Amino acid sequence: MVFSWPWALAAVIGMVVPLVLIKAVVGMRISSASKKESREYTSTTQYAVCPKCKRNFLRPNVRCSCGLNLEYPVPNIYGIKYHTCNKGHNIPCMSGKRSDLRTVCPYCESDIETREAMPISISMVGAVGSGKTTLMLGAVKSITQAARTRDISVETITSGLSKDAIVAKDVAPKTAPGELDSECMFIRSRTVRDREIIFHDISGQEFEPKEGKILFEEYFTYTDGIVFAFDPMALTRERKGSTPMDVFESFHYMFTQINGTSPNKVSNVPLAIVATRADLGDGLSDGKVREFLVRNGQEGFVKVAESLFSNVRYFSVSSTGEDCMSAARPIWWIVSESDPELASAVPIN
Ligand SMILES: Nc1nc2c(ncn2[C@@H]2O[C@H](COP(=O)(O)OP(=O)(O)OP(=O)(O)O)[C@@H](O)[C@H]2O)c(=O)[nH]1
Ligand SMILES: [Mg+2]
Ligand SMILES: [Zn+2]
Ligand SMILES: [Zn+2]
Repeated sequence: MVFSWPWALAAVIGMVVPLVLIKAVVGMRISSASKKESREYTSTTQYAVCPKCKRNFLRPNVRCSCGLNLEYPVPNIYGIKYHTCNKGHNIPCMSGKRSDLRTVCPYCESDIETREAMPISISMVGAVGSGKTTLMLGAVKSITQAARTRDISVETITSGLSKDAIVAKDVAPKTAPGELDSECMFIRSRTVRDREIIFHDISGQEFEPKEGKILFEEYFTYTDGIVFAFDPMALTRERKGSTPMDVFESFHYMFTQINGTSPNKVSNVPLAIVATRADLGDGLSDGKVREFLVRNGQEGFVKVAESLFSNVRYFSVSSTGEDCMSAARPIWWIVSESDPELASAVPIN
């Protein structure tokens, strides 16, 4: 039997048109799910950081339960709600459903935790023994206590912030020189957005002049704030060692080298200049720190720091002992500059 051409045409239209329509509808659904996911990811997470290699990236990779390393699952032609690995495991690809996925750094392939929480990255700078590590630990202890009073949970992830490390904060060991893993904790509650706070705490020896130092402080490119610690007692007694000016010069060289910026470029990264050991000696107040530095031969440092950083604040803290709430204040100031909502949700004062 021979079809006449109108019948053939009708048959073709009858078969092809629905297919084209289905494809168009599916395409539109994928495109709208992907746009929605992208909007949500930008507003809740934005990017992720690897505490091992310090690189930051839009999205980590994920490791399926079968061990397979896959790209971060987002709605696409492989699925809008789930992707399925070759072994048949379902991997959610919608915002909000992925926070329990095992994540992997796309650069160094280390297992890391990102939990779709937006990072706030804090860099510790200061001479050997200026009190960086103790300040970080005192701050974490105080933030955890204060958050608990508001039903906000703080979970520390890395060993440097473990319960044992916090308990032993007053006898914290000297930080070893060289590149170290950064320390992470997650803040979570029903009222505020999930956040990851990452501390980059390195040895003060890294801020001493050294020929051919290999720069590993990649985090200076995305840090949300700098805590510049100094020991006021070291300025008032006859002592060899780096002054705040020496440390600042060395730090600023590293900062501009890593950022690839000119040495005169003004940065708007918040800079907290922190006098430690307020519990000893005369005990400075916040309002007296700048004047103290000027009186003790550091006017040059104050002026240079204020000319190269547009957002500078001075603090005086005590990080040792049971009451170390003051140590949390410079950290929380930096947090407040990134996330005022979180900052006001936790009572630090
Ligand atoms: N009394 C008192 N002692 C402090 C305070 N902060 C730090 N210390 C002590 O100062 C010493 C050095 O503190 P660290 O926190 O290890 O100093 P750091 O800057 O991390 O030193 P490096 O890791 O070597 O660069 C330790 O013995 C601390 O206990 C403080 O606020 N009060
Ligand atoms: Mg240290
Ligand atoms: Zn990495
Ligand atoms: Zn799998």
